[in-house]
Amino acid sequence: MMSYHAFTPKDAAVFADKHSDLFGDHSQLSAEQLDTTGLNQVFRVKNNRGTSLIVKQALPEHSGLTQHWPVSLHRAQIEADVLKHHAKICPEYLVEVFYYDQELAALLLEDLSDCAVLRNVFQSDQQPEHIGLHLGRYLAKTSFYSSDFVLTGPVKKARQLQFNNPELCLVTEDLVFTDPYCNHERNSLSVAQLPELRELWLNEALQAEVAQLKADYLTKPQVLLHGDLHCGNLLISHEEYKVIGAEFGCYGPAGFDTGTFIASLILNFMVQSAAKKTQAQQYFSSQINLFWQEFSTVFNALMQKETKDQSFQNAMYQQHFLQQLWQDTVGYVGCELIRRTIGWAQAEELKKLPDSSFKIQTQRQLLALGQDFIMHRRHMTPEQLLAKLAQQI
Ligand code: SR1
Repeated sequence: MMSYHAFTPKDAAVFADKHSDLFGDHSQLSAEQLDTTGLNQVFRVKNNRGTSLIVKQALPEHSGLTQHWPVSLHRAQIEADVLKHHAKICPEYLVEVFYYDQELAALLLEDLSDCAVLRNVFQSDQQPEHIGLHLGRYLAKTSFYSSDFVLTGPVKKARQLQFNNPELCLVTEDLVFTDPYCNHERNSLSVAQLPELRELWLNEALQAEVAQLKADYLTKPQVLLHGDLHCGNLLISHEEYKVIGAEFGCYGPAGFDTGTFIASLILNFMVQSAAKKTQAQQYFSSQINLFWQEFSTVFNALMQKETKDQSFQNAMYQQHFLQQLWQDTVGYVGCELIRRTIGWAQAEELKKLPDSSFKIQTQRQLLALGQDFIMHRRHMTPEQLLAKLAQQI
């Protein structure tokens, strides 16, 4: 067994060659390092016949993240396991993991070079038609088949242990639920830049609701979450919709992933210029609508037909579960909008906007929308959520 060392491109090529027979014998391999966030390094390894694979390796240090949180290489194991686990349920939506090496914290992955990152697709003004439908299907299936509806008590508890991810969950707990609601030095905006923050930090009623959503994230292990389902972790082409980047995976409330995904669509809508807003609102609203319709339809059908646990076959319980899931979704949409506006990990979509009155106005709107969703989640229907978006034009 080889001990951990950060790969050079040559190491990545050797690793890929050793653990895949895709390249065949006598291949001349080359490796290039792709853009890196600094938390991981990613290489594309190719042979001279056009076959390529991706090597992703977790790095021990990250200039920002590891200064604040102790994050071990175990996250690579979580990522490999979540991707493989979700792929057992719906392989069509997951990047394929060919091999995982625990010692080297390295994954050998399918190369999706025909696909583009969804966030970049939106930024180049393309509007893929079926994104809501496919993500709704992906989350409905992975949520249902990792839940108590189908797993026996002992199997579910074993899965919870397998996906115990305390280090990266702490990052989420701090960044999503704690920092944005106080004058934390990690936040990316200050009162001087956005005076509304003072009200947010003094709003006890709002903070009580956020505390409830945080408590649910900590204590409601309903389903195996992806844990970070924003448009930067989705790759798409004309035919494919692929989920990547699952190191924040854990057991948690099903509404966390659905909420994170809807929030990411809303952020991509909100950064559209005034000239494009009306058309963008129609597009993003229809995708959010499609997403929730598909999610709830598929999840409902699975609850009715595939539930193994006798207690959970009760139709009234199932309807209550789905209603609660929607309310949680709206709450997590609100938390994600707020933290991606003012928190440490500000949305890439916002970072790209030049400093201007439009940017400030967008940040204000996102902050207000986020609070509205958190406070009114118990009574907000999908139609009302979409009506709030129409009011942002
Ligand atoms: C690098 S960790 C900071 C944030 O980015 C990821 O997308 C996660 O959401 C995390 O909160």
